[in-house]
Amino acid sequence: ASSTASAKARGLLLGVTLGDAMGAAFEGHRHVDGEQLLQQERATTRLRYTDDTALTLALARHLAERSNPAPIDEDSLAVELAREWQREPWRGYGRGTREVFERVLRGTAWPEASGGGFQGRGSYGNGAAMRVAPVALVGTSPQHVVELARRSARVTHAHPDGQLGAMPQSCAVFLALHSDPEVPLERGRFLHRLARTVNHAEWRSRLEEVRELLDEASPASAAARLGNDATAGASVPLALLAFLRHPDHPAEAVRYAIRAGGDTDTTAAMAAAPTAARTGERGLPSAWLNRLENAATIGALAEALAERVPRCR
Ligand code: R7I
Ligand code: MG
Ligand code: MG
Ligand code: MG
Repeated sequence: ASSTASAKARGLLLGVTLGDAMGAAFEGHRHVDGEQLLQQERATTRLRYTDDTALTLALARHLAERSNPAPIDEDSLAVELAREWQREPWRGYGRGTREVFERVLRGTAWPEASGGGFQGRGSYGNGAAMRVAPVALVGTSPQHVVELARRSARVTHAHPDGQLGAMPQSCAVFLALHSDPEVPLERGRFLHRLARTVNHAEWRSRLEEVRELLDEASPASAAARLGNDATAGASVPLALLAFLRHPDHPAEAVRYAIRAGGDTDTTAAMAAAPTAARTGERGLPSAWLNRLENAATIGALAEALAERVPRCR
């Protein structure tokens, strides 16, 4: 892989992990003030990641073991994700997803297992969006990436809204990965390309709301407007905003997402993915990286996937 692809792939995967691990201490807090966050940043304790990262890495391994043009095999992916949960069930998994995994491990095929929860409509939680970032490394176009996102999502999230959330998230990571960090990001154009690729009325208006908040919204007012809970529709827009507020500064994007409260591990992980895919690993604070569990393994997995990134600038 080129050194750029390698640095960007490492940034992407380590960024997700750091966002998740930094945000985990605040998941479910209504408000997070700057002082609390500073304390967490100054601590020297090990940074532990949660289910967001565990499943992102499982998806990344799945992709690394398969080649284009069909890098996702849903039957295997469902079992691999479920086994990851079984291996470390204490990482903080959502209830709906745990139930899907129980059914998969009992031998139920994924379409039935993922469609079984929430009164038979399936989950619209953000669990598919939170883990989707690595598909951006193997995708060859925005269209290809959102198709991979949908396929990776549906093994646990049968509800269309659960799958849809993964699409703008994956597309944002792809566009950021292929952006030149030396050239200022054109945020309006970026949102326009997302809207065009996802091509869905509800998401068009969510992305329009993000655009309206680009210049001044505080984290708290952004959370009030866009939502900050564990559903896909009310967390991906906030994460996108955090990225677009600080497209060249992963730590600031993570801070913005965390300050907004709510599902902080997940929004911070989703905000860090495109930001650090753009800047590459050097955009990540070394003080955070030094505290991160399994950083070497995660870096190695990123290197393996970097080989697959189609020509990076
Ligand atoms: O999507 P999922 O894996 O959740 C991911 C979240 C992240 O915050 C992780 O950090 C972890 O903590 O969990 O798990 P689900 O349980 O499928 O969905 C998450 C939440 O979305 C659920 O607990 C519900 O609150 C909500 N939700 C729904 N609520 C009502 N009706 C998802 N689908 C529905 C629904 O159909
Ligand atoms: Mg989590
Ligand atoms: Mg959790
Ligand atoms: Mg969460």
